Amino acid sequence: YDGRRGRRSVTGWTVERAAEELLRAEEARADRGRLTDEWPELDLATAYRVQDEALRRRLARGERLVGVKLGLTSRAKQRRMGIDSPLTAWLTDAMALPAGAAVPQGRLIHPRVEPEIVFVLGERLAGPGVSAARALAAVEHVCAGAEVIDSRFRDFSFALPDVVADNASSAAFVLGATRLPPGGLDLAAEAVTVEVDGAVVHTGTGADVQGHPAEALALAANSLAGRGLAIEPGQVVLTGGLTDAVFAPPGARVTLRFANLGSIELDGG
Ligand code: OOG
Ligand code: MG
Repeated sequence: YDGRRGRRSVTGWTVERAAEELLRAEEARADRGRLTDEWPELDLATAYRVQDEALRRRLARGERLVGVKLGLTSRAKQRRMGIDSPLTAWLTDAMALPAGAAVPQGRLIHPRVEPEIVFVLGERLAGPGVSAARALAAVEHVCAGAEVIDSRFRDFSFALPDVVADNASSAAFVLGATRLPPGGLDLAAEAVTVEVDGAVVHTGTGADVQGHPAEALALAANSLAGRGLAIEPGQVVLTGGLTDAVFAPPGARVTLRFANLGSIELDGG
């Protein structure tokens, strides 16, 4: 199957059609069944082409590429979603929320919030063969992040090619105000608690993502290299949820409290 040449699968699906349907589901806040139920031949390489086609359409409507997110880099996330393979996806400026913003319930289906360690790159990082040490050397600063995920699949039920095609359930993200150079920090030991209305529901540390967040960054660079892509200076990299995500219903308040990277508060809207 080659989506770029527009060849159709026996089921009539193409990369273009899948990207269009997923973006339409996002705009209409209408969740759907798994793509892989309707398009069983959808493999991982084709799913990444759907993701790239959706990015092309986002850019064509005026959005700007601002970075990369990793998904399913922690055991907590892998166990919850029933998928043990990390993935990458794209972040655009339309997904960035200002500090203090509430969860944008009005444009989302069933948002969940998860704590992440975020890198902002000072240098270009291109795989293959990138080590965690090399990855960390390309980082300008590290900060806390709150990612708001919102799958276009009903009940967050998906197989790996589905969630790759769906840009890893991307919806929105907020960055913490504390920005530190990575040098003086023990990021594997960096602890976080997730509170909903003041009650601690999850705890984690940086070691929960791939043993160290810099390993996740290296993984992003190396897997993008497989598609001839790199992470550019100034880009933001969300290294993946350190804990399982929490629902953020209207009226609730989610607080992510990091040991050294500060806190992020998100109102459910
Ligand atoms: C997939 C997105 C995963 C993460 O940080 O692991 C993700 C999902 O859980 O819907 O963003
Ligand atoms: Mg995430």
